Amino acid sequence: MAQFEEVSQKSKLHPKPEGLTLQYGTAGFRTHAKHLDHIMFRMGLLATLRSKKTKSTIGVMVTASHNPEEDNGVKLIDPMGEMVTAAWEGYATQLANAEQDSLLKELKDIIKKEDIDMSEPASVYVGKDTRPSSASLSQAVLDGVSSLGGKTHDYGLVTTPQLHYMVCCCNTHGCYGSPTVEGYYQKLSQAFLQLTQNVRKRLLVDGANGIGALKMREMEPFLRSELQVVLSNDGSSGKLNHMCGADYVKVQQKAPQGMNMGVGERCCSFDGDADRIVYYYTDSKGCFHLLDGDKIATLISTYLKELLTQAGLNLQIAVVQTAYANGSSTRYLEDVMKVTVCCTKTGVKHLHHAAQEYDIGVYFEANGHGTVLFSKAAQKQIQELVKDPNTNDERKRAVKLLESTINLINQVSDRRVIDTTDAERRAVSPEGLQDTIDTLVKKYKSARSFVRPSGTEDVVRVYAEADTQESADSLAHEVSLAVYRLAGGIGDEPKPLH
Ligand code: 16G
Ligand code: MG
Repeated sequence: MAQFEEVSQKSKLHPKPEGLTLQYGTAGFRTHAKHLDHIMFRMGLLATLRSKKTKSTIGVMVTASHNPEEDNGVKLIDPMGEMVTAAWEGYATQLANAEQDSLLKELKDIIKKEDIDMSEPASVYVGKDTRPSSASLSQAVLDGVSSLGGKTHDYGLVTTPQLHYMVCCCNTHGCYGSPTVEGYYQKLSQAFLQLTQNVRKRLLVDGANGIGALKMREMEPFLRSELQVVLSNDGSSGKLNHMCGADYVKVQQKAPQGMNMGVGERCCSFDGDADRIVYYYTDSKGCFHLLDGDKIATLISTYLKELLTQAGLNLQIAVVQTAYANGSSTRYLEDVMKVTVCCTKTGVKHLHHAAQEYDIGVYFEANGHGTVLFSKAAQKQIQELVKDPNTNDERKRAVKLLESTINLINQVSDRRVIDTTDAERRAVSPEGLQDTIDTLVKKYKSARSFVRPSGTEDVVRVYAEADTQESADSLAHEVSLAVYRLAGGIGDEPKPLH
């Protein structure tokens, strides 16, 4: 068939290094950019098949998020702007690892399994971050799509949330908004201006030397000076994610380089593809305070709960967290706020899925990924109440704020020896590891600890919390030693943190 003939020819221009295997991880493929050309071409092919299968536009984002500048990666976006469904992650891995001469066989295998009608048209939206490697890698995606006869729209430099938004706008025929960057800025800025009327604000923004900086600049005029943005790490000199960005601030618990924070000033940091945000400030004693995903979720759910009460709406609100959520944030939400809290595995797709179960699902990872989902029914109730002539002024004010909140929030989302259970909070293998962790945790006050294999790097992550910094550090060290010994650690033994 001519269709496959072109794939066969073009794939030779994007050859797979023999023997190289990669997995579709927590959020797509991610590794050193030099290993990714064939992956990109093949993800172009897969996105085309997914588009034919779903009869919708599919998104492909080229980015490695908070990873170093030398890395790159790719993630697929499903029709409503959500992460690609789990079964297709498996196909992604299958296609990525096929040796050159069996690529067509694997492709046809997926077509057969999914019963794909190849005569359907296909449409794929492509976006990329600012990494030097992103230009040629996104070209490889475009080549993959066109070699299977799919149509492409190359959005060029966009943030991950922007591409999710475009895909959702396209497949809802404009109901979600207009599928352009201007449409995105207009929708978000209007809602923001509504919500924060007559309050002049100033915000220090760390752009992580990446796409977030660029897009913040573009958005500024839409905010009509209501928000004064002071941008640092705007990419004009520094390196992407180096000594800056959400991950740096969260891990180091300090301000990024290049930001001059005055006492009490509001500051925030994006990550490399601007789908993460953390806020922070310093108090008059010079003490640094981080408002991470746990705090953001608590603030948002408190705010929404107040509005629901004022609006007299009986909607169920829940917060979705991961094992990384600090124990005291969970206790506060459950005991003081009386909000339902549930825990899922790490990765936006897991949290997103769980949040869809509620009228209003607030989900945040401690690292700053997250959003709020309003069910269709909840949105309808809110919109009806805004229009209802019998709604009194106080209620109307609250429902209007809820309506603007919906518009402000971009609802689309957007290692293996250790096996875990209970939303990754307990290790089931290797044997003895969980018992050892349990024993270590008992030595400290208000302590929790767990380990899980990373889905984005070749490492095991160790989490520890306790009543003091010293205890948390010491517990983390003890647990990492246990992992090293019981899970076949390589290199030197883990050293104490201080
Ligand atoms: C990815 C995930 C993020 C998760 C992180 C964990 C998305 C969009 N991103 O960046 O949610 O927190 O992986 O990384 O889902 P790890 O598996 O290396 O700990
Ligand atoms: Mg990211």
